[in-house]
Amino acid sequence: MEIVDLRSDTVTQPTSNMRRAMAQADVGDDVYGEDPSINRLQEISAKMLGKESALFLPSGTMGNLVAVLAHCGRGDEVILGNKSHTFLYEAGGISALGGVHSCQLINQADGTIDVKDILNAIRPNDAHHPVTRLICLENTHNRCGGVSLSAQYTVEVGQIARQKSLSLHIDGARIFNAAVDQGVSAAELAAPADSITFCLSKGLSAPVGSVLCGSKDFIARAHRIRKQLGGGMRQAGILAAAGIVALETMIDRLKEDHQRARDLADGLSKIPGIKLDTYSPQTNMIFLSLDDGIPFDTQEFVSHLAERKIRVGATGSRRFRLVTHYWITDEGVQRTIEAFKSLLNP
Ligand code: TLP
Repeated sequence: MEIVDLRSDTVTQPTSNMRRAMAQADVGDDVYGEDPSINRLQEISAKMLGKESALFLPSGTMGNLVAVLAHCGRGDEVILGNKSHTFLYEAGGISALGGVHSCQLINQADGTIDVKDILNAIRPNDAHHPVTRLICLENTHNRCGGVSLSAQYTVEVGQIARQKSLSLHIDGARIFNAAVDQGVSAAELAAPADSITFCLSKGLSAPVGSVLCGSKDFIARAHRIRKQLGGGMRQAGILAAAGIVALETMIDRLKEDHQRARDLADGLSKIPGIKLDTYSPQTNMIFLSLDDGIPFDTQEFVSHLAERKIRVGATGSRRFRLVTHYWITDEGVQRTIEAFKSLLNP
């Protein structure tokens, strides 16, 4: 029996088309700017996100770090959500490596930060304060349940950034899930932002890599910072080739992942003892909790599911995340519902 791995869309394996493209990729030394596959991926990415230029990076974490360091100097402040990936799960890189101070504002359940909170958090020009330099949004918002932020909201935050001479960065690790969910282009969702990172290695199923997009000047600064961090790569066109296949063939099908997430949520919501989060699912993530009366603790429940060859992520006390992706089939969805049923209503 195959394992149904719902822990994350990062577990996706490269498709056979990707493996073929990787084997045949034209490559060169990217530190000399001579890798044709990376150059092509960067060109396609910039175009798709509506920006002048793009930079291939090994991970989304490095993409966000490079972006923050390219926007901010030491002691500057970035405004971000208290449930953002950059704040929660990037090992404090922006402060450890960049000396960038963070102002964490409450993420609403829909993944937004209240614009009034943003306005109130912008520092006055006073020597006591750090200088507010950057606002970061996340779309789709992972910890808020894979919810997608609308273009309209992003425009509103972009206007604040312009008025206050700040920059706006989007952690768009799953921006294509947001675009498919809303039936708009990723470029439209990215338009108000000065920079955006997106990931090839999540729902798009490429094995490695993220891309940071922005203006030519910004990407030139980001390029130097990537080098400082040791992220200058050589014949990484092998990876970029898979990324190109991801962008050309794996975006439209994300709607299938969203549909399977809805099917899964539908089945799970009928099982007594399970409570789905309010906005769950909007794209490819389901967040759910177990009622207090259920006699399993979090790890026990994960282990019982694992015995049935179902893997889910534990995200808190009696709280779980299930993520659909290319390798989750309708049969996997049904098996997961059955496994939850048999554990909770034996
Ligand atoms: N998210 C991972 C874990 O780190 C939690 C996951 O399984 O979802 N931004 C967002 C919104 C992300 O969800 C992630 C990865 C990243 C950035 C970082 O990407 P990588 O893993 O490539 O560094």
